[in-house]
Amino acid sequence: MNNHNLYAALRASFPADLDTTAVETVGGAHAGLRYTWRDLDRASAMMANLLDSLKLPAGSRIAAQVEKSVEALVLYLATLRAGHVFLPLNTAYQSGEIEYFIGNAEPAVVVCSQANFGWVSKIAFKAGTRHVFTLDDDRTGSLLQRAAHHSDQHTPAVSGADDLGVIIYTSGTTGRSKGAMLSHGNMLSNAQVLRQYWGWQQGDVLIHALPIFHVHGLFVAIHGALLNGSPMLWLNKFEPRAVVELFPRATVFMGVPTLYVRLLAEPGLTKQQVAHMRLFISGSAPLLIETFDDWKTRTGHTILERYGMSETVMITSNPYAADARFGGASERRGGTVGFPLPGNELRVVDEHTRTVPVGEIGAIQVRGPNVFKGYWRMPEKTAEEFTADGFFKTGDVGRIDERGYVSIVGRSKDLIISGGYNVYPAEIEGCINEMPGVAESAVVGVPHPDFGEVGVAVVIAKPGAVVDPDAVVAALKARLANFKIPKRCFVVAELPRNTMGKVQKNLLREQHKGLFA
Ligand code: MLC
Ligand code: AMP
Repeated sequence: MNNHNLYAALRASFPADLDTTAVETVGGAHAGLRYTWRDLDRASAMMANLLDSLKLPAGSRIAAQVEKSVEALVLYLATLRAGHVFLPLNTAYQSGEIEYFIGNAEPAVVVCSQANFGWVSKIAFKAGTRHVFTLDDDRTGSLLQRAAHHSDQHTPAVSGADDLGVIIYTSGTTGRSKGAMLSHGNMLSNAQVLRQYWGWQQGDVLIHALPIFHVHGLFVAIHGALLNGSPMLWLNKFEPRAVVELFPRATVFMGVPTLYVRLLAEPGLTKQQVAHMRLFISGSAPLLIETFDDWKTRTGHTILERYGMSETVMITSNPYAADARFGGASERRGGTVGFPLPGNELRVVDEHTRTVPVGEIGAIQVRGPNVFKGYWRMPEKTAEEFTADGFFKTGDVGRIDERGYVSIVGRSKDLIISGGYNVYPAEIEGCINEMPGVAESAVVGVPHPDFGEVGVAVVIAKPGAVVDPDAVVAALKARLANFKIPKRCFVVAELPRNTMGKVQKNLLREQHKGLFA
C-alpha cells in the first residue's frame, strides 16, 4: 500500500548524510543551536512515540499554542508522523479565542507554554481534552520531558492522500472562525509543485523568519526546505538587522510585505550583501509596487510574488524561470501574482459563474489537488463555498491579462490584511457592539506604511450614553489577539448609510485613508 504520509515524504528527501545541519537557530536568546537531520528525525520519532503511547484514535487533533521554536516544528512533524491532525494556534490569541478553537476542534492533546498552563488546561479539560503538555522556546516543558522516555525510532503511520494532516482556523465574514481541513495530499502536492516551480536546488539555504502558526511559515517555507533537503537559518522572531546579516549565508528568503518594508529600512541592505541570494518571495498580502521597485533598485533582485490561502495553500506564482504554458514568460511582474501553479485551475467569473473576458474583473475560483477538504464540522458552510463543478470560491476579486498574469484587485469578503495577518471586521464589530453604551460600530481597513493595512473602528453610542474610545480599545485588547486591535477608534454621531440603511464602509475608508500616511 502506498503511504501518503507527509512526514514520510519529507523524510525521504532528507540528505544522505544525516549528520549535516538541518536547522541553525539565529538571533535572540536561543541563537547558536544546530540541529542535524538526524536530530529532527529522532526527536520527532520520540514525540510520535509519546503520542502513540497515549492510544489516541487516528486523526486526533493535537493543538499547539506555543512560541516559535525548533521543538514546536518537531511537534508538527511528530503529529504528522503519528497520523494525527496538527492544529496550530497563534500565540497572540486570548482566552476567549482559545476557548472557541478548543471547543470546536475537541483536541485530544493541547500543548501550551508553562506560563499559560493554568488557564489553557482549564479550558482544555472542560472541553474534554485528556492531555495537556507544556513547551517553551528554551527547550523546557513536560512535552519534552515525557518524550525523552520514548524510543527515537518510529515508523510513520500509513496515511491516505485524503487523510487530514492539519486544521488551520481562519476567521470569517460572520465573525465565527472556521477550521480549514488540509490533507496530507493537499500539502504534499503543493510542496512538490513549488519545489519544481521555484527551482529549489542543491545548495539552497532558507532564512526562516515567519511565524509557524499559519500557512506561509509552516507550509510554504518549511515544506519547501525539508522537501529539498535544504538547511534553514531559523529566527524565532523576525529581526530585520539579523536577517540582513544572514543574506551572505543564504539563498532563499520568504516574507510578507511588511518584512520587505522593514528590511528596506536597514542601511546594511546593499547589492553586495545579497549577492549570494537566489530568490526573494513575497505573499500573504498585496506587495505594493513601490516596495517591489525599491527592492529591485536597492538589491538588484526582483521579488517573486505569489498568492495563496489557508484553504488552498499556494494558488499562483510569478515565474522563477520560463513557463512554457504562458509563451515562455519568465518576467516577474510587480502588482501581479503571476500564473496559476501547474495542476491548479483558476478562473475569474461573473455573478452567474460565467468566465469573464480577458482583462475583466471578477471573482476568483480555484480547483486542484491543493484545495482543502472543507471546513471542520461545517458541511453547510463548506457547500456554500464550492461551486457545483468543484471550484472553491476564494472571496478574492481579480483579473487575468492577455499574457495570463493574474492580479488581485480587491476582495468580496470584508477582510483587512494587516502585516500578513487576516482580520475580519465582523469579529471586532461583534465585540465592540457588546460593550456597554455602544449602539453600533464599523471597522474598516486603511493604508498603513508598515503593516500595509490596519483597522480603524468607528463607534456610535446609544442615546444618552458616553463611550470613551480608549476604553473601547482597552476592552478589545483583553479579548482579542493584538494584531486584530484597531489602531485608532472614533466615537461619532452617525455612520454613512446607503438608501437600504447599510453602512457605507467605502466612505469610511475614504474619510480615514490619510490617518497613517
Ligand atoms: C504585530 N502588531 C501588529 C501586527 N503584528 N499590528 C497589526 N498587524 C500585525 N500583523 C502590533 C502588536 O499588536 C503590537 O501592538 C505591536 O505591533 C508589536 O507587536 P510585536 O509582536 O512585537 O510585532 P512584530 O514582532 O513587529 O510583528 C510584526 C510582524 C508580524 C510583521 C513581524 O505581524 C508577522 O510576523 N507577520 C507575519 C504574518 C504571517 O506569517 N502571515 C501569513 C499568513 S498565511 P501593541 O499596541 O500591543 O504594542 C496566509 C496565506 C498566504 O496569509 O498566502 O501566505
Ligand atoms: P489566509 O486566510 O490567512 O490564508 O489569507 C488568504 C488571503 O490572503 C487571500 O484570500 C488573499 O486575500 C490574501 N493574499 C495572499 N497572498 C496575496 C497576495 N500575494 N496578494 C494579495 N493578496 C494575497
